[in-house]
Amino acid sequence: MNDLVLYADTGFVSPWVFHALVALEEKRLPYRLETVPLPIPAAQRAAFQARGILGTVPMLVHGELWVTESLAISEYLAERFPVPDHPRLFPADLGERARARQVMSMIRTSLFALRTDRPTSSVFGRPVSAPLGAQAAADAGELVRVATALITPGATSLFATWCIADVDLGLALMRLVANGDPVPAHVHAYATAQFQRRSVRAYLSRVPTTP
Ligand SMILES: N[C@@H](CCC(=O)N[C@@H](CS)C(=O)NCC(=O)O)C(=O)O
Repeated sequence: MNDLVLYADTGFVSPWVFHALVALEEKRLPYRLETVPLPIPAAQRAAFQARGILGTVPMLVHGELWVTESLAISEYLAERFPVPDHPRLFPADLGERARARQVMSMIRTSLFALRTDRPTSSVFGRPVSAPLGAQAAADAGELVRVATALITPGATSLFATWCIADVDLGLALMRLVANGDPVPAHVHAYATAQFQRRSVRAYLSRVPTTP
């Protein structure tokens, strides 16, 4: 009854599904994965809305709770399955936690042109060859500025201990790295380190191969 179910997109291109699946994997929680195509068919969307209010993925089901929004999902998992019995997702230090939330919020509310020109399909699948458009290049500049301000050279996490914001920032940076767009060496190393994590590899193993 209390089993965890994660609804994901069949193509595994949603960065928000990525976040939720990685959170479950980092917590080392058993879960069942269900997939729906994008756009979500009307009947499935209505079923989601009836139980989870919003008709989007990721959707986490835990007992009677159906909840969408990637950040709501990872915060729920952090609080429902807390340390020390379960691995940590968010920094213990309140200042670091605020900074982590700042980064995750920024990634969800900006960089729209970069997301268009460097979609996650170009990270998880085939890279694109077209150069960045002017607005996407500006987004890339801002992303690299933020990352450079936050990442200490040689570090593979924002803070002393890894947190869930690291994979969001890592995926945002991989939009550039995977497509050969210029990124400072230590930022490049930080991003690729995220993709070496067991949790991220678990996600990547689900991505359908492109013919
Ligand atoms: N802010 C949401 C975004 C969720 C979202 O936009 N999901 C998209 C897939 S990336 C979706 O379910 N779209 C429904 C559709 O295209 O029919 C989150 O963080 O989870």
